[in-house]
Amino acid sequence: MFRRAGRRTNLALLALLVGAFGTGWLAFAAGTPVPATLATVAHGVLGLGLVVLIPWKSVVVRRAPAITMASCTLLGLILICLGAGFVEVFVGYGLVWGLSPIQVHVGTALVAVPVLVGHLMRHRRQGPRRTDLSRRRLLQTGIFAAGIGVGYAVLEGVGALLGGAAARRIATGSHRLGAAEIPATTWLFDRIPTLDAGGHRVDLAGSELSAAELTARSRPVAARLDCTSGWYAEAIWTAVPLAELLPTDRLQAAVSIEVISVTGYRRRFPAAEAGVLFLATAVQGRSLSPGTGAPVRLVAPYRRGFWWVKWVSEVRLSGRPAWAQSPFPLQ
Ligand SMILES: Nc1nc2c(c(=O)[nH]1)N[C@H]1C(S)=C(S)[C@@H](COP(=O)(O)O)O[C@H]1N2
Ligand SMILES: [Mo]
Repeated sequence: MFRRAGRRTNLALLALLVGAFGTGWLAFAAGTPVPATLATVAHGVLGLGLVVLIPWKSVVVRRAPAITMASCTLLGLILICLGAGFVEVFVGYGLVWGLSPIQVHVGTALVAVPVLVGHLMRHRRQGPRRTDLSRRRLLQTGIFAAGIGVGYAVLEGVGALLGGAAARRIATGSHRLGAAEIPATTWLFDRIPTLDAGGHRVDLAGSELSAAELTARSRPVAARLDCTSGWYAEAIWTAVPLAELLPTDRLQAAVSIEVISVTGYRRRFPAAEAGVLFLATAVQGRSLSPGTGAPVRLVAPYRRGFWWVKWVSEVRLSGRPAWAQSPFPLQ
């Protein structure tokens, strides 16, 4: 069976890698159950497809006349990436040397991209052929895909039976942490600023409010903070909706709302969401800690953690569409 390994194995691996990369980003973007399930299941199936092709690829590798250092690096990165993905699902969230399984997973995937591009340049002659689209080949591909799908379902079943971390993860794949365990998390390079909570003011489309004034207008808001590094936490935030803080007429005329941190970190939201975006000053009845956004942070239920701008200094109304920004923060 493995003797047929060759160009088509490589093509299938490439298609799976590209698909897994794309669905990985979709899974990061999804915050609500349906899109999150579609993205994470597709991502899992594609990842499992890569694992299943390992025996075929081993034959291809064994037949190769020479193996470069770059190819070994690529292989190593992809194997670590896959391994970390399985650890994330079946072991759960945790830190080893300050890194969570997802961070290893995404980090190795990103580093692998340029290495893969180099690999493809060296093996250009392996491109697709017309016959790859013959009915027979498509049928074979379909059977392979269905087999992987069944394999995925079986793995999910095993996970559910074992009842461990895999069974308890939510649609986005995240694992539960208690409200008291919320770790201070940054997206990439942001630093916790030192702020004077008493003197801090938030500029709300031109008018300023102190944290104490915000607290006075707040109420308890239950929301789930779901970080893309593999954990989520349900908590009660002391928060006030942006719709009650921004001038109604100007809010109605605006297209988007930009929420800006003292650090420069920022996210843009559709103006129509002003009723479901909140400024919070406390969580579980206690003032925010410096690491988790004190004195004022955004609470954005149904959106992944990277939207929950911490250390908010300004909320700005804008005529630009909400999508006019990098899909993920760059800092
Ligand atoms: N200013 C700023 N806000 C930020 C971030 C950041 O890096 N800078 N990280 C975001 C990410 S990725 C998450 S998951 C949450 C984490 O909030 P926490 O520190 O309370 O866990 O904050 C978000 N808000
Ligand atoms: Mo995050």
